[in-house]
Amino acid sequence: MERSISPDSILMLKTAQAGGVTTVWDRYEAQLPQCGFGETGLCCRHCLQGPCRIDPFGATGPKYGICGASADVIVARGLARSIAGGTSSHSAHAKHLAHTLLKFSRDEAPDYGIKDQAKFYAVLDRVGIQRDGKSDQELAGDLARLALDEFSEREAPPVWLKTTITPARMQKFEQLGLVPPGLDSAVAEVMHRTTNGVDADAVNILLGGIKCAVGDYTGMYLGTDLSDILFGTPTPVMASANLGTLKADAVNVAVHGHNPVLSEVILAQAEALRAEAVAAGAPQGINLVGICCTGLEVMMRHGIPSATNSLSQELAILTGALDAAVVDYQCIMPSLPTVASQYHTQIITTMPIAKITGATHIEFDEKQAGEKARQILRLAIEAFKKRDPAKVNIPPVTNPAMAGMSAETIVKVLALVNPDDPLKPLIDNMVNGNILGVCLFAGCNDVKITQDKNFVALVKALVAENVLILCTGCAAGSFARHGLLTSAATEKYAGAGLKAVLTALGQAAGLGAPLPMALHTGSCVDNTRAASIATAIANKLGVDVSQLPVVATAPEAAMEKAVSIGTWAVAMGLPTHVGVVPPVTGSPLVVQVLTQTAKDLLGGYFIVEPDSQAAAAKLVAALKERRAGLGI
Ligand code: BF8
Ligand code: SF4
Repeated sequence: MERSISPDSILMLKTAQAGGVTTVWDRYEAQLPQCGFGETGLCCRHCLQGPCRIDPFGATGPKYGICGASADVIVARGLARSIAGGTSSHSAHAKHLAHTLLKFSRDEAPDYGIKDQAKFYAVLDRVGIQRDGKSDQELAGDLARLALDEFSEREAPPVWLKTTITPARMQKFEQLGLVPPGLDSAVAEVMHRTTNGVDADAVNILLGGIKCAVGDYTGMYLGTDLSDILFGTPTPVMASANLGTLKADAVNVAVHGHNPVLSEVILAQAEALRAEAVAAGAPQGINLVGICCTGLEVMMRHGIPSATNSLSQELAILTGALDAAVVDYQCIMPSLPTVASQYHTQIITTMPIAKITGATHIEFDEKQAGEKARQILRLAIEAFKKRDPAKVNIPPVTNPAMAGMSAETIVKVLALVNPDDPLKPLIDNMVNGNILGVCLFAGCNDVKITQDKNFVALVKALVAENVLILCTGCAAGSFARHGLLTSAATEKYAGAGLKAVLTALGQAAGLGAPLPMALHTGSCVDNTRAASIATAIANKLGVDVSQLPVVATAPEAAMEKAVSIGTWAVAMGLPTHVGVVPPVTGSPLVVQVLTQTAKDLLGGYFIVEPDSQAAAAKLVAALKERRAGLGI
């Protein structure tokens, strides 16, 4: 199978092959054929009597696990646990930010502060914290405590849920018992009900999984709010992408993982240590680049280049020019130190819960953030001195990419067209058909799919049909790598109606060119930015999100986080496409609930379609169905 369509990845894969370096693609091939029980979700290891597996063909093999669990129960339990895994990841990220904010309020985090006071006040007002007579630092403490309270069991619904969705959606969640009592307790409840001998009704288990995913949405919304308050709400910024953003004459440091708490401080210190890097022989100083969502966080706030994303993270080391990769957590391959051992690259872990054997660990701590960042950067400078020029092989591939299209920015751009009623231009263009609908591209690259192939084919097919594209996480990374976050891409690929709208908005924004073909809305945790726009439109029209021509897709989904996001997208009422067949096919009942019954219950439902052209047709049909429902 072709491994990637990304030119820089293709070049580095040749380097890997020539040097005998094993990458994720080799390890995938070594796993083939993958286990059919696992692939269909029919394997259970939830107790020590297992593993149990069900005969997927229903022929002569077992139909039940040792405890009596059916195929439906085993598949539903596996899916619910994946959702809990994703939810715990996003929630932990959000909780980390809440702790940082709390430390700031207690004078224990000197490198942090309130970067965006307008957003801070807007969030305080939304969540119901009175501002009168209190300093920002005191208010930060109030907000952090309210945020931390969201994680435990409480009687009232989570504040970040009830204040950010439509009243109709909240009512539906209450009716269906889908309001999580707290974010951590949502995860704990899934772990409880999916252990041996608890929930043995597949549909009930799936509802439990959906409830947890609603908690995932809540934690993500909270995470984005706190990031914006601490580090600034993104505004449009021109950046660049691909492995060609590494520089031969600079100390190259990649920030990798998910949380901006560390990378923001590294960025602040990189300039301060420039002279040391120059003295070490790097005339361009320290060149900070991003990998995965930490990279996207600093890209959208500061224009830091996105070198690559999750699936191709090892390839950054193969350039021979990466001096250090500083990682926090999530989507970081345990293989990094192994690959780095053939180069001079320092892999630096920073979080107590995310160490990797073979990496250097420098434990991060907000109290001494600046000092820790300098320590990390000095390690990178030391590594640079050991760089082997003969091994430097940076692919000459870069693309410009516009980032920073937060919900606030999108509304501001629309306000340039209609200051009194910013959403009106968007709604009018949806009604008149210039915009058929909106599609949120999210999720990962998956080694089972030629890297970027689904992303690029699907987005081109949808923009040709005048679908407005928002993108996050590795979807945004993929589009950046292929030059699709640009005005030129709009000119080349967008249908006439969409092009006219993006051109008018680009002109109003003073770009002198259309807005990019896809709007980079942030990192993975920022998918709620797109949800907030959909909610604002729905509230303005007095309808629910489930009636709007809005869909979502994760054409190359890989991680549990993508599963939990996809599930809350369905819970919010969105037709949600997945381009990778998830491990649920062992239960026709589970498949039916996810792809059909969910539509009756929630309005949203999953569309599983590996073929991009067929997926585009199904998403366009879903948008047209929604339009017909609204009479437009
Ligand atoms: O959180 S899109 S591979 S990097 S899980 Fe990971 Fe998937 Fe990328 Fe960011 Ni999101
Ligand atoms: Fe087997 Fe049931 Fe134990 Fe799962 S919980 S491993 S199906 S006995």
